[in-house]
Amino acid sequence: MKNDIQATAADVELTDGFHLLMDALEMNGIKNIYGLLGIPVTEVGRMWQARGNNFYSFRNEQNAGYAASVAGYLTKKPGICVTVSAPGFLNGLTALANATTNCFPMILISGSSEREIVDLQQGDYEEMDQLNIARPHCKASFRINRVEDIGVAVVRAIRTALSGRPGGVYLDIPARLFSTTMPAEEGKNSLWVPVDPAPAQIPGPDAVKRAVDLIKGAKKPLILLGKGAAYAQCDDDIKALVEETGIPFTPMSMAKGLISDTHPQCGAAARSMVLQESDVVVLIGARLNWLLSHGKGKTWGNPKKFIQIDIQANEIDSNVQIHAPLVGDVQSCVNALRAGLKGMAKPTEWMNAVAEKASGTRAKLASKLSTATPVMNYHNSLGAIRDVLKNYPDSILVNEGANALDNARMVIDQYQPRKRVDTGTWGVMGVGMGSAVAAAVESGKPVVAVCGDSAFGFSGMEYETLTRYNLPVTVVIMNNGGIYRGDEASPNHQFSCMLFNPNTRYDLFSKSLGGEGVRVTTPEELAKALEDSIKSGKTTIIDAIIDPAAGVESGRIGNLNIVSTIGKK
Ligand code: FYN
Ligand code: ADP
Ligand code: MG
Repeated sequence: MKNDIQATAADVELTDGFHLLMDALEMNGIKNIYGLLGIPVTEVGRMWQARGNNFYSFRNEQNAGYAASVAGYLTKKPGICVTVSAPGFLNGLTALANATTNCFPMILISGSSEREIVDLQQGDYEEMDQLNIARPHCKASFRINRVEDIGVAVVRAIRTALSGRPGGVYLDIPARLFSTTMPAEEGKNSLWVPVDPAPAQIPGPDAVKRAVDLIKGAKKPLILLGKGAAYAQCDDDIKALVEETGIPFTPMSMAKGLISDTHPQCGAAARSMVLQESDVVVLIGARLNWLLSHGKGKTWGNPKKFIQIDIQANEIDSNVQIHAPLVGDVQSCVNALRAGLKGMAKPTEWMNAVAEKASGTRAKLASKLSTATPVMNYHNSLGAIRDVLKNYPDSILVNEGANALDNARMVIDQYQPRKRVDTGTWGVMGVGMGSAVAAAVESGKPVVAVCGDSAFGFSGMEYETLTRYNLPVTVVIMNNGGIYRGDEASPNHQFSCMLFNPNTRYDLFSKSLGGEGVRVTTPEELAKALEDSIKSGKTTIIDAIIDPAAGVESGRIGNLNIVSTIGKK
C-alpha cells in the first residue's frame, strides 16, 4: 500500500513546462511557430506538431525570426520564434532587434543554460547570459524560473509585444524548466488570455484641435503614410481622411498600397515635389528618421509645420519640432481628425499640381519600362514584373536589395494594404526568404520575392524551407553578378570583393532543392516565367540576367557609402 503522500502524488494528474508553454500559446490563438530545433527545445517542435499546429523549421534562426516578425506585422498577433541556446539565440536576436526597430510584434523563445552554472560561469553547454544580452535589443526581456510562472510570462510577453509601439520580446526558458512538473489543475489555473492587450489610445481634444487648425490653415498640406499606418489595419478610415480632405498623400515603402498607388491623390511619383513644396505635413505612423532625412535639409525644402500621429509619445520631436503632436493609435487619431476637418475646403489647386507632376513622371518612367536593351536592365525587367503583378493585386511582394529594392519600389505599383514587405527601417539584407515564408503562410496568397543576387545570398539556403513546405513563392533573382553592379574590375591577385561567380545558376540551384527553376534574359521571357509560376503555385526561382553595368552604388542611398578622399583629385 503506498503511503498517503505517495498515493496522493501518484493519483494527481501532472503537467510540465512543455505542455504549459504550448497550452498558453494555443490559448492565445497561436497556430504557427517559426524556428530551428535542437538542444534543449527539440521536443517543443514535435509536441507542437503533434497537437495539429504548424512548426516551420528553418535552416538558420535569423530567417525564422524574420518570418516570425513579418507574421506579427501581417496578423497583429505576436509572431513566435523558437531557438536553441547561445548561438541559436544570437541568430534569432538579430531578427528580434530588427522586429523592434520595425515596430513588428514578435516573441523570441530560447532555451538556455541552467542559472546555477551560468551565474558562476562554470562552463555549461552553450553557456550564455541570454536574458541580459537580449535586453538592450528588444522591448523587454523576461526569464521564467518557475513552472507555475509560464502562464504569466506568456501573457506579459504578448501584452508587451502588442501594446503601445509594437516590438520584440525575449522569453528565456532554462532547459530544466521544460520537464519540470506541477499538478495539472493548478497549471491550468495559471494560464489566461490577456484582456485587450493593445488598447486604443485616444488623443487629447486640445491636441486634435491644434492639428485641425493647422491643417485648415494650410495651403499645401501633405499626408505621409508610414508602416505604422499600414500595421494599424484601419485602411478605410485612412482612405476616408484622404478623400474627405482632398489632401495629397505619399506612402513610405511598406505603406504603399494602403491607398492604391494609382489613386488620383497619390503623390508617390512626385515625392521630391510634395516633400519640398508642402507647408503642413501630417505624418501618420511614419518616423522622421534617416528614410525621411530626419525632417530637415534639401529633401524638405521650405520650412514645414509637422503634425505627427504616433502611439509612442517620445517619438515626437525626435528629430525636428513637431507643431501638433497627436499621441495615440492611428485609428483613434485619424477619426478624430476626420471629425474636426469635416467640410474643410479642399486644396484643389495644390492637389492638381501634384497630380500633374505625378502623371508626368509616371509617363516618363513608363517609356523607360518598355525600352528594349541588349541585356535586361532594372527598368525593363521590373516593367515586365509590374505588368504581370497588375493582374494579381492580392499577391504579396517581398523586396530586398539595393538597385533591386529601389527600382522595384518605384516601378511596381501596390493596390492593396500590407502587400509589400521589404527591408524596413534598418534596410536589412537577407530578410527575403523568411519574409516570403511568413507572407505565404499567413496570407495564403501567392508571393513574389524580388531580390538582388547579393541580398538573396544572405539567406539562399532558406529556399529549401520554401520548397519543403511547397509554398507558392516565386523568387525573382535580379542576377547582375555582384553587389550593386557586376562589372567591377578585379585586382590582379584576386577576384573583386564586389563580384559573384558569373557562372552561378540560381535556376539549377532551385531544381537541386526541389523547386522549379528557369533562367530568363528578356522581359518577355521574364513575364511568361512569372505568370507560369504564379499560376502553377509551385516554389520557383526565376534567374533574371541583368546587365552587370546596370545599377548604381548603394541604389538611391549612395551618399551613405563613405569613400576616402586621400589621393583623390
Ligand atoms: C516614385 N517615383 C516615381 C514613381 N514612384 N516615378 C515614376 N513613377 C512612379 N510610379 C519617383 C519619386 O518621385 C522619386 O523621384 C523617385 O522615383 C524615387 O522615389 P522613392 O524611392 O519613393 O524616393 P527616394 O528618394 O528613393 O526615397 C528615399 C528613401 C528610399 C531613403 C526613402 O531611397 C528608400 O526607402 N531607400 C531604402 C534603401 C535601403 O534600405 N536599402 C537597403 C540597403 S542597400 P523624385 O520625386 O524626382 O525624387 C545597401 O547598400
Ligand atoms: P516608415 O518606415 O514606414 O516611415 P516607421 O517604422 O518609421 O514607418 O514608423 C512607424 C511608426 O508608427 C512608429 O513610430 C510606431 O511607434 C508607430 N506606430 C506603429 N503602430 C501604430 C499604431 N497602431 N498607432 C500609432 N502609431 C503606431
Ligand atoms: Mg547584384
